[in-house]
Amino acid sequence: MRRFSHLVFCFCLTRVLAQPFVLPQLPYGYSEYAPNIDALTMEIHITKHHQAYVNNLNKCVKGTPFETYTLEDILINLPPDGEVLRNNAGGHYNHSLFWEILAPRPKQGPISESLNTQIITQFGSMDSLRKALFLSATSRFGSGWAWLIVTPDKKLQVISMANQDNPLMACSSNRGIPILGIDVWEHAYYLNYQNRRADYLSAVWDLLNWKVVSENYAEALNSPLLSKLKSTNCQKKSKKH
Ligand code: MN3
Repeated sequence: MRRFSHLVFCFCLTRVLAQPFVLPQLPYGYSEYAPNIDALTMEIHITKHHQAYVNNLNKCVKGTPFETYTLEDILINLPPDGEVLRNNAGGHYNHSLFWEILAPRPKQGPISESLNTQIITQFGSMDSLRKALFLSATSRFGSGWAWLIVTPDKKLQVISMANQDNPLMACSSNRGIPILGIDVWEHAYYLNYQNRRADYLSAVWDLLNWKVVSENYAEALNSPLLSKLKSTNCQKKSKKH
């Protein structure tokens, strides 16, 4: 009996260490983001696109040392030839952040004083930050993301990256912890906005829950990940990218 208990204990411990990644729950109902984002787009985006990243990520890490890594540690330690892992770990991380920072207007919370002050100090105004993000998002050719990040020297920076890449990855020329990300893949807006990416961006801006972005900011400033991002990125190590 004791041996059996021990086996059960070991099994449970392994499961805890190697739990599969799971699709996060959307904070609100699909239709609550309308008219900014229609219900069908929300539903397809999370249950088809995001779910596929989660499924492929789980397949990719199964039986590898990455099985027990946190998502952030996978992104920071991607192997140079890990294209599938990069796309799917990035896809899961990026979308999880995206769902978290969006809220229907009546349910949004206010920006913190510290984030607001930092935005004014660095960008001049919220409107200038919006313009910088929109420029970054509209000038991203093809699919990708526009980011507001906290850099290792604890400054804010607006950048954009292709595909499902993000600034935690060593391939990024601007590394940092994302506190706000906007998905500019066509699957995020095509049903309702077709080719009108700028209209979609305005609609997403109005859905931003600054209370959550502020919490992400406070968390990023104190995150041990920041010191890990100080190391040389792969662009300086290799001419391949
Ligand atoms: Mn997407």
